[in-house]
Amino acid sequence: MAADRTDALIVRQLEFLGGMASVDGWRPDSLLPEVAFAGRSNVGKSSLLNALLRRRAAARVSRTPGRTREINFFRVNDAFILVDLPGYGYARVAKERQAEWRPLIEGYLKSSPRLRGLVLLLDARREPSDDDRAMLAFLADAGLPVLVAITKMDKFGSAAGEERVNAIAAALELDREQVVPVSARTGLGRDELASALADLLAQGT
Ligand SMILES: Nc1nc2c(ncn2[C@@H]2O[C@H](COP(=O)(O)OP(=O)(O)OP(=O)(O)O)[C@@H](O)[C@H]2O)c(=O)[nH]1
Ligand SMILES: [Mg+2]
Repeated sequence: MAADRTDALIVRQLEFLGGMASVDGWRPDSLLPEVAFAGRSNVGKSSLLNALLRRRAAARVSRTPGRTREINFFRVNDAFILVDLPGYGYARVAKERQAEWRPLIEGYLKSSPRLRGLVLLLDARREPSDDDRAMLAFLADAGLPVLVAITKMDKFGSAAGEERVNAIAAALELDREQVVPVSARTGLGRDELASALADLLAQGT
């Protein structure tokens, strides 16, 4: 198929390496470059990972927000590692669990020399939260490249969707080019994100 020839991310081999549950806890002993997926709980991180990998359930998808509690590592083609971070800022989980994400995620971000960048996911239906802004500021501070994916675009028609994307980009003072509208449901943006990811992984090699 023609589409295959332009696919920047063809998964020939996929292995779930394990989960990191605490800053001092287990993490993969690997020299491969990593890209991590971050965003508030329920934004669609696990779903987007599955869409990228073209696997139905590589990363677990939750009906119950806040399901992904550990940092999950997936090795792809023995070439790089995709990292599914726990969601932050879900209001209905207990207060102490709400604050849990910060040390774990920040600890991971600070102690990952092979981390090439992040995909930050934002829900098309919501305004960016304080946590989203804090995450962007943290990444800018750390000098980590960030791709912003606007998720669940299937909830909008094309004109309304484009309006949402522009509004979110403006609210966060991002260039429109930094932002990729996606839908795990329809596959929108999958190939664009795959090739942006490939570019990110190719940097510094
Ligand atoms: N309509 C629509 N729903 C989506 C899309 N992506 C994810 N969802 C739904 O959103 C919910 C959360 O999806 P997940 O992929 O588990 O989100 P997550 O960010 O990994 O969630 P946590 O791991 O809990 O932080 C699920 O009910 C998904 O089916 C999408 O592109 N479109
Ligand atoms: Mg998840």
